[in-house]
Amino acid sequence: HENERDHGVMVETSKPEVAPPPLYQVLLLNDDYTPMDFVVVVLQQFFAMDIEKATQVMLHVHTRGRGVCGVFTREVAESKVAQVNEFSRINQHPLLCTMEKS
Ligand code: TYC
Repeated sequence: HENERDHGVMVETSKPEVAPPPLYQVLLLNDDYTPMDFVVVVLQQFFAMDIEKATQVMLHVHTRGRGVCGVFTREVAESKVAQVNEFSRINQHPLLCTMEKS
């Protein structure tokens, strides 16, 4: 019959699979002026780190010059960078956050 419709429920699809999105590292850069406590607050507030992890990452950035805060898709990474840099400017600290392809 020509006008019959398929009312079957599709449970699962198969190939071709979709490519995973490119990932970006979000980085903090060291500077001589931003207080260590402020960097720890940034890592807790914007990257959901507990105080021990945030302190560890802050000290890594302080001693090595830069450090990874997290790895995200491009739009999320861009949002993190913008929010952290705005928060730093509002608080009059020179802290810089940037991103690069992972
Ligand atoms: N170097 C800063 C200080 O001695 C602390 C600091 C750590 C600043 C990490 C920025 O991304 C940073 N007060």
